[in-house]
Formats: sequence, C-alpha cells, structure tokens
Amino acid sequence: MGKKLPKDFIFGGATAAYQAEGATHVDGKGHVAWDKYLEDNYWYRAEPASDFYHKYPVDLALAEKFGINGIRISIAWSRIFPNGYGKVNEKGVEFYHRLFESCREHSVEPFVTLHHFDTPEALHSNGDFLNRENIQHFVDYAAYCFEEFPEVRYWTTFNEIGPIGDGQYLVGKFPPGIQYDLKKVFQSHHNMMLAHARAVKLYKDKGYKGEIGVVHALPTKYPFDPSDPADVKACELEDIIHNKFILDATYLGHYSKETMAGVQEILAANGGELDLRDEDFVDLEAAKDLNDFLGINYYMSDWMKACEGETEIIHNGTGEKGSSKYQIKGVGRREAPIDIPKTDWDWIIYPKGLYDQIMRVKRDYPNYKKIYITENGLGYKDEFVDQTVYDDARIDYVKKHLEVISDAIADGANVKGYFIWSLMDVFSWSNGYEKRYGLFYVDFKTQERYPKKSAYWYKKVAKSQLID
Ligand code: BGP
Repeated sequence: MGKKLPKDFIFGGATAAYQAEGATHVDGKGHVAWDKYLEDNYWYRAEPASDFYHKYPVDLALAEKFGINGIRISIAWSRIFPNGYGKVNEKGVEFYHRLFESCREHSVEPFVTLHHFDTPEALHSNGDFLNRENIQHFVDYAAYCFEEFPEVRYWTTFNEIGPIGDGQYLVGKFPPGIQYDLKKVFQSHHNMMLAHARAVKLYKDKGYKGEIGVVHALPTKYPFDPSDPADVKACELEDIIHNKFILDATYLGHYSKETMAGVQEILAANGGELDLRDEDFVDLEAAKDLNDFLGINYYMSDWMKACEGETEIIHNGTGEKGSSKYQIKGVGRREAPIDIPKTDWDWIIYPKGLYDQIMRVKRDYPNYKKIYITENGLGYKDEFVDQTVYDDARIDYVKKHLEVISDAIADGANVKGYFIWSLMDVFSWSNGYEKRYGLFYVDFKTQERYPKKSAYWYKKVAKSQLID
C-alpha cells in the first residue's frame, strides 16, 4: 500500500509565460531581453513555444480531465506594460482576464506569478534588478495587477530569485550573460528580495483577500565528506549563495551573522562590496511575517568538495551527460558520490534532498506558515511512440518525490500542494525544446497535445491521494 497525501492537497501543473505562450510579438507585447539573447546565443527561439496564448483552453480542458486542480501561470510583465511601466496595454490585460476565467470554468485554481525570468527589455537593459529604480517599477506593476485581477486568489511575486542571480551573473546562461560576478549575484538577490517585500507589504496594507508568497528554488547541499571540515565549509558557503541568503531575507528580515560572515568570505575571495542600506532592512523586516506561503522548486541536490583554484563553470545545455563543471573560487566544487543517479543534463536525482529541505525550512524559519512544492519534475529526451510517451522514468521520479512530501507532512511540515513541472511540454530556457518535462506531449509543429503515461498515473494519484 502506497503512502497518502491529504484530501485537500493541490495536484497541480506548472507553466511560465515565456516558455509556454509563444506570441511574443502579438497584441502589443513588449520585448524582453530573452528575445534577442536566444537569437544571439542559442539554437532555438521562444516561438512557437507551446502556443499557450491560443491553446490555453485545450490545456485547461486536459488539466481538468486529468484531475489537475491547480495551475501555475505567470503574467508576462511586458504584455501589461510593454516598456515595464507607463502606458497599459489593454489587449494584454484582456488576455489574462480570459485566461483566468477559463481556469475557473475548468475548476483549475490559478497560482499566478508576477515575474518568471522575463523583465521587460527596457528595464533589463537598464540593469534589471541591479538598478534600484526597477524595484519601484516592479512594485507598481504588482500593484496594478493586484487591483486589476481580483479573480486571482494566489499571488507569487517572483519565481526563483536565486537562479536569476546565478543564470545572469554567475553561470552566464541567462541574459545579460555575465559570468563569475559574485557581487552581482548577491546584489541581485538582495534587490529582488526588497521588491518582493515591498509588494507583499502593499498587498497586505490594501487588505486584498487572497494569499501572497514567493517561489524559491532550493537545491539541497551536502558535504562530499561530512567528516572533513573543509568540505563542510564548502557546503555551507554554497548553501548561502543558493538558499540561505534568500531564505534569511524572506523570513528573518535580515541576514544572520553566519550568513553575512559567509558572504564576506566569498566576496573577499572574489571581489566586490554589497550595497545594503538600513532602510532596506526596515522593508524586509516589515514583510517577513506576511508571506502566506513559500513555494519550493526542487529538482536536485549537490555535493560539495573543498578546492583551490579559479572559478570555472561549464553549463550542460545539450543533455550530453558528464559535460558540466562547477567550481567557485573560495567556495568549492561540485562532486557527487558515484552511485547517485543523474539526468542527461547532470542534475542529481535525490528525493531525500526535498525532505531535508522542507524540514530545514520548518526548523530554521518557523514563521513559514505553509509550503507548496511549486516545481519538481524530470527533464527527459522523451520518445514519442503510439501517439504517447511511455515515461516510466518520470513516473518513478515524481512518485519518489511525492513520497518524501508525504513523509515531511507526517513529520509535521505544512505542505499543501505539488505542481509538476511542467503541465504540458514547454521549451527550456537554456536547453531548448529537446528537454521535455510535461504530462502532455506537445508536437511543436502541429501544437497537438498527447497525454503521456505519466498523465494517466498522475490522474490516479490525484483522485485517490494514494501514491502508488
Ligand atoms: C526552473 C524554472 C522553470 C523551468 C525549470 C526546469 O528553474 O522556474 O522555468 O525551466 O526550472 O529547468 P530547465 O528548463 O533548465 O531544465
């Protein structure tokens, strides 16, 4: 007999505007930095994506049919404000009203993210969130949406502040493609957390009826050799970069002594100084207890080894197993125990990491209120046969992660739902259309959808709450 999940548990599917909608230049949408960046650096484009802009009724009907009662959707900021602020584009506003209405018709609750990697080009080229002016532009955009879309009951300010800093300024796989600049990484984290805090405060001050939170990617970090203090240190510093700095800002309203000591150590090795102002902490502090939920995106864990040497990061964007490399000066390098499975993109599959991360939030940030697992899933080179995909590896992956969620709930964590990444296939930011995650296979040429084996399995679990 399999493990159980609670009766009121949300079984959702996740999407993001830029990866799903296509229609990048339709109905007045403004440019985003990714438009040009993909052209210059990658072999694929954001067209047609999954043509969700036109196909959403099909996807929502499928969701309903397969027992999915929640969907993560993001609003493309540049559909509402083509230049990031100023004049509103009514056609964009109407599109999202229609989309949310269709969600209701299909009994699929929309969990709506304001920013999923797609800052309007006009603001991105002006420094994105490194430029403090853009914090206010984001808050104004959020305020507009809160007022305009009362039909939305669950708001998320940002998707993955951590990977934005990483992708844009450390790995350099996201626009503007800057590498190894740790100062910019932390500054981007900090400024985005400020934008989050101000938007949350505003939402609560205005007395809106819904809930608001933030989605963080929280890859769990372990020392390669737990008995070696140097590996333990490497793990702690890596954890600060990706998890602790952002969690502290969210739930403590400041950075703990250990967090700041780690940041200083990393910056001492890599150069740069942060711009952290007293008034910033007033805003962070004011929001720390107002988050109704935390969204956790969890795909992988990492093991860390101490090492000497310069920073060198190689991103595996093609699914050629073993081609990635990650080491940061003054921090350490990633090296996993040999027996731990990895995807073709070198993502380490370790369900227990999700359990550990949930319990860490519960232990270290007891004011978290509740958690949704807002993304989890398996990127795979799916084989389309018999009008479907026999994706047993994906079923196995999701099953094991649902099981540890059930364990965490049994151990006192308040986890209220799970959103598989992704509802239907979408393209991957830095890996293209070849890396698929969906419950529904998308033929990107015809835009037809085909339920995969995993969709039928997920339906059974959602109906019975039994993970079998
Ligand atoms: C998260 C993003 C998603 C999605 C997912 C899978 O970081 O929030 O938008 O892309 O990861 O990642 P990838 O597409 O790199 O495989």
